[in-house]
Amino acid sequence: MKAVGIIGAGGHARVVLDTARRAGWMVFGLFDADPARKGDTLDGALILGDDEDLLRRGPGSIRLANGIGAVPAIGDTGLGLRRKIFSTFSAAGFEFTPLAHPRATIALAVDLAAGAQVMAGAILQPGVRIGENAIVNTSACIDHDCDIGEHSHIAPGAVLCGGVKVGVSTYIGAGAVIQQGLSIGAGALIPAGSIVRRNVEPGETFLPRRGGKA
Ligand code: JB2
Repeated sequence: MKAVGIIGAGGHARVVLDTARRAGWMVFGLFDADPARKGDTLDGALILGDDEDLLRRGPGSIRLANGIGAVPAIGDTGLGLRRKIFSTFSAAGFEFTPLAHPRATIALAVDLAAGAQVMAGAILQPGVRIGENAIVNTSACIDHDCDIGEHSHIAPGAVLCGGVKVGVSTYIGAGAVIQQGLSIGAGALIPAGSIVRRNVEPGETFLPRRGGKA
């Protein structure tokens, strides 16, 4: 049976844990920075230790899933820790598995890179690429030929119409709608509920212009 270890034991890790199990993985255990949680369980999976404990075990035959999500704030996508975890453990020789919930709808011509995560109810149409360590969260809709950059997070219920390019480490908030063919620059932050009708610059926090028009 395929075995996976999960980094983190918070909200995102809980979703990753369920997704991994439903996708047929045996969850070996979780690793969380909070020392008080060592020996606890999360939905029946044991918290085995912290990142140092995991690094000491070495990669062996275990794959990893990144259970760190993102808590964004104005001007900060909150994705830094998730990205750092991916880099640290990749450099130590660990492999992050792509994960997809069986109730996600994923077209045949879709490319999921290492550590890409697709949660329940998401829809990915043909020609989509999801970069390394990126999250397509619950019920997000990624239409044809979209490209999602490494380490980005597409939050629940966001809709990307066809041909949207999303740069690396970009946060698209819950329920946001991105019109077709647009580019969202690296490190940009699109707040929840935004309706985006223009390109967004790298590092920009998208705010609608006066009068409510994007
Ligand atoms: O360096 C670390 C580290 N830093 C914090 N290594 C490891 N292994 N664990 C770390 N943590 C742990 O991550 C904390 O001790 C805590 O248990 C967990 C973060 O949990 P939290 O629920 O605060 O955030 P999250 O990243 O799991 O979820 C966020 O992102 C999701 C996408 C939340 O915003 C969720 O609501 C959201 N759905």
